[in-house]
Amino acid sequence: VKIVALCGGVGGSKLITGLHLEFPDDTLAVIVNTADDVILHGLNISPDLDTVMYTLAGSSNPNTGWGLEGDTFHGLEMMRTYGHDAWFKIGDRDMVTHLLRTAQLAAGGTLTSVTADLAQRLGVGRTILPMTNDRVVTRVRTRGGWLDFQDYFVRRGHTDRPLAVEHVGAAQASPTPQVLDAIAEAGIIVAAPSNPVVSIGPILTIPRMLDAIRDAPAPTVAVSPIIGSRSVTGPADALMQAVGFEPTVAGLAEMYKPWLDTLVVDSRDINRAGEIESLGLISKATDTLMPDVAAKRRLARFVVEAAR
Ligand code: FO1
Repeated sequence: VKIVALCGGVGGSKLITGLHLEFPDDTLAVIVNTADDVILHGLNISPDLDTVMYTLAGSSNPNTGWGLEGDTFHGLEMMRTYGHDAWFKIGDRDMVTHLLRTAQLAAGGTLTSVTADLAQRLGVGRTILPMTNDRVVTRVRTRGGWLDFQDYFVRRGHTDRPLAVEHVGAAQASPTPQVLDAIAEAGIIVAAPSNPVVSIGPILTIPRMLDAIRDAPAPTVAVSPIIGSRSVTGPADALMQAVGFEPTVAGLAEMYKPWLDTLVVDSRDINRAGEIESLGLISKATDTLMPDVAAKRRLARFVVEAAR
């Protein structure tokens, strides 16, 4: 069966690993958020694309989930020597990914062609699909004004209370043909437990993406990144409130209702199944934390079985 996953960065990549290992003979395509992308030191950086690519290559830093395992940061030290504020920690090997992406984009490549080239050279057989080749950037409004996503998330450590979120450029963006083909041909569409607002959200905000998913024959399943009323990691709860949704599995069900069939929640939220089903969704509960590979594979199998 063709498994198509919607994914952002670190949290979602855990499930991608599970799907990759548990279903080696099925085709897996990962549609990845690009609204976290940032241009720093003149380099085109696509954090979510790189996190998924490095994760599927088995090379991602196990402690952070992003960047390359064993990478060094001499380049960053030199950046500081030149007096530049190196707040976004780019490793020396990671830097080459950004250099090559920047060069290939400047030479007329698309984010899709560049990603396919880099992933293939890293031996990543799975298909990593940027959601769009167009520029979409998430900004977060805080009391001090609008912040670019990485400023909000990394530079300021998502400590500012988010008041609003926008995905600049989304309305003018198009899903890539490869993305539309993957959705149309999917046997199952899985939304990984990524941030619903700034990782899954931008993907669905692109015109025609929602219709493509709704028109697709494949059943849709999502894993909640929220347990109780808190995000497992990161600011998903605060961001959901910023866009007017209760930071609970019921709020998530409300948010995903337009396109979702089945919501997989953590066992601790089993008592909210009724609310989710009253919204017209199927609710399934299991342990959704993924502390190790076995848990990632187990959840991946649970999700695919839930879709059947
Ligand atoms: N996240 C951080 O919290 N701090 C960093 O310094 C950082 C650097 C970084 C470099 C390359 C890359 O691909 C990702 C990086 N991330 C860093 C993660 C990234 O900001 C987030 O994972 C995503 O943007 C959120 O989905």
